Amino acid sequence: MTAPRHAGARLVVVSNRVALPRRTAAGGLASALQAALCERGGLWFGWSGKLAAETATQVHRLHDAKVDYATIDLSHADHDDFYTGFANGALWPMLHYRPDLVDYRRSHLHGYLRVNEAFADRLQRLIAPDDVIWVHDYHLIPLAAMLRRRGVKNRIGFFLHTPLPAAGLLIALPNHRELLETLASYDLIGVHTARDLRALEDYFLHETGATMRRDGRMRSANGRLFRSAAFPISIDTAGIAEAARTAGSNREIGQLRDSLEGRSLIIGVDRLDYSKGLPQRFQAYARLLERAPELHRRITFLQIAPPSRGAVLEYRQIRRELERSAGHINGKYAAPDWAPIRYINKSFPHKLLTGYYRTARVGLVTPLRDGMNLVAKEYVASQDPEDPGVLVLSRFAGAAQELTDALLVNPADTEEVADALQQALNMPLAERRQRWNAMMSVLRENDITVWCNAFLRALCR
Ligand code: GDG
Repeated sequence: MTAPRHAGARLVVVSNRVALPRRTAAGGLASALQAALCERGGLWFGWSGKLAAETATQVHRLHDAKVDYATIDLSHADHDDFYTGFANGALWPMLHYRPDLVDYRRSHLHGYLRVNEAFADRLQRLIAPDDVIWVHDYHLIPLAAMLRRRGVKNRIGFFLHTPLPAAGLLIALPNHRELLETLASYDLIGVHTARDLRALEDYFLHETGATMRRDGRMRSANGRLFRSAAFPISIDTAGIAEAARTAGSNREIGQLRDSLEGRSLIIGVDRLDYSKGLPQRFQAYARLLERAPELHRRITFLQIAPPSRGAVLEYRQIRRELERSAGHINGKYAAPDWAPIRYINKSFPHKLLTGYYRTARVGLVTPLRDGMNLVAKEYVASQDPEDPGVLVLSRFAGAAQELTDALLVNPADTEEVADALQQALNMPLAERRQRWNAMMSVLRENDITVWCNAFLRALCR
């Protein structure tokens, strides 16, 4: 990473979960933040991942490779209200355009505010005057306002990893203004796409009485100046390409390849989440099998879906629904020596995933809504340049704004997704290469380092 202007300041990253060294199988974002912290020296603050009798009675400290880690435990009740209740039971569905799934309870909101206060309280004592603070995601929206009330004057930035729906939808969230207006306490609010940015500005201008200044900053109703901008998150493009290239020698990749017996592989990799459009995806695949009997025994669909947020009812329901759907598809179309769908509820080491992506002729990424979707980008970066696969991508993933050479689909349109699958499976090599080259140059230009530095540069401007 080349150090931008703010390189002198210590970086303090705050997120609900902290990727402790040698503990978590770090995803793309976690390793990027870790790299940014390692380069500058810094502090990562957040929840320890542990539950205790009481919230935040002590801060656990750890030091590794120029990075300090400071984490706090949460009580069962606080975790239930804050994480399961408000963050994932109300905010997540609302931010993913699903007001029908919002389970709003005032007690959950209070728990959410309580945990944010506990974060602010513990964090404030760890901050030095020149630190630059970067807060991540919807769990921690009011954190800056709480820090400001405690006298913290540092630069504080916020990045929202989810989409942001239009104001007309956001106002359906009870107490939306009390919560969302606190975003004005940040110096910079980052979102993934121009559409999210329009929604943010529109909300502030039309629902809170903020005004837009000529220099592009907004002035909140109570006079605070702040900026907002789009920073499309990305991946470690070169690192993933290299991992995928060398993954071929892994035993597991060889086993997958052998098991295909020459069939074309379609792959999906998603956290088991209703925003990812999995039931609709299964339906589109079933439609393809129904209308293209010539493809039977010539294709296999591998869906990897590690379970998440099992404490939330909708996540348990979707898991059951997908088990039924996968069983139904296999029951209807399988032959003694061929199963059209392989559906797996577990996670794999990331390097192995890159090898699976590279083995697949089609990457099927069809969320109903997604802030960005890193799987789409990882699929592209993992391909063999000589014989790349085709990405079928939802128009409603932030990634569709950049990866315009994917086959873009509406995930709710069963026929359109089935058409795209058929087109992808039949696409000539020259067209596959041309589309892949175009997408790959986007990913080379905007990788995770560029994203990280662009945000921090804007925050310190
Ligand atoms: C949120 C936003 C936004 C998946 N299965 C395994 C595994 N993964 C990794 C993928 C990828 C990451 O998890 C998933 O990232 P996505 O972006 O696809 O989706 P969310 O988890 O919903 O992420 C999203 C993102 O934040 C970043 O801002 O793009 O819109 O919803 O890196 O590879 N990793 C391993 N094993 C698995 O089985 N190791």
